[in-house]
Amino acid sequence: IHDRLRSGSPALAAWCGLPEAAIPALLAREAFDMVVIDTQHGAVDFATAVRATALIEAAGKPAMVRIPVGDFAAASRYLDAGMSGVIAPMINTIEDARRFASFMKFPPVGERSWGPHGALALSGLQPGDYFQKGNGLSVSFAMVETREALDIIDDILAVPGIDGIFIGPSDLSIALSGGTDMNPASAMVEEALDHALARARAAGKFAAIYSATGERAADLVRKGFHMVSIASDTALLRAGAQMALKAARA
Ligand code: 3PY
Ligand code: MG
Repeated sequence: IHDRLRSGSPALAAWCGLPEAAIPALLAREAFDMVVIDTQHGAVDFATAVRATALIEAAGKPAMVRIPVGDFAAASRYLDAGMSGVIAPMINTIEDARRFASFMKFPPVGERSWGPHGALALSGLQPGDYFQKGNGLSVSFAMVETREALDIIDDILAVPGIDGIFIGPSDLSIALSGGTDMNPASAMVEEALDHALARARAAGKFAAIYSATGERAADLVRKGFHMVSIASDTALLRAGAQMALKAARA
């Protein structure tokens, strides 16, 4: 996944929150570069996410997960199951970033405990090899979506074991407007995300961002993000249904 993100060609991610492994499996067969399972706002439980992991990786795509706020132990469990990346929401202090990294990386970088049952099966690596290579086989994205995070973005990026930042433009818009607005494309958010992208690039780390539509994703790709998500399973399903109904009623 590190090589894919460094390839120079931006990665487009599917974003899944419906509690059914067949949905990410299906999207993994489309031309997405990776598939994210959202367990922060999505309705996906652990067993469903694990089933989805094998199906996504079987399509030759990296499986990624967004964990719930502060549930850093879940990051290790998803890596054990064979996920290739973890996105941690609301990383607002250096301590948050350090704790997240500690569950993502084996010593000496972090304190990830040994037990990669699914990762060994899916990678085909022997245990010793997986231990040696494991820290480089997965990416850790710290979400920047508050004023606090923006204020310490260089320090977050400098934490060993944090591979990049992932911007949450909706929460960022709520934070930057002082709780008065939810507009992920506001001028304030635009300025903040340009700044965050520049800081990540200066630190030699990855910059990723959530986007609600393909059109918005195209703008963000042009800006130089390494990875951009496009819509969500729910949004795609609804858009597809509306398109078909409109055509049928025309
Ligand atoms: C945000 O925009 O706040 C996100 O977390 C994206 O899902
Ligand atoms: Mg958010």
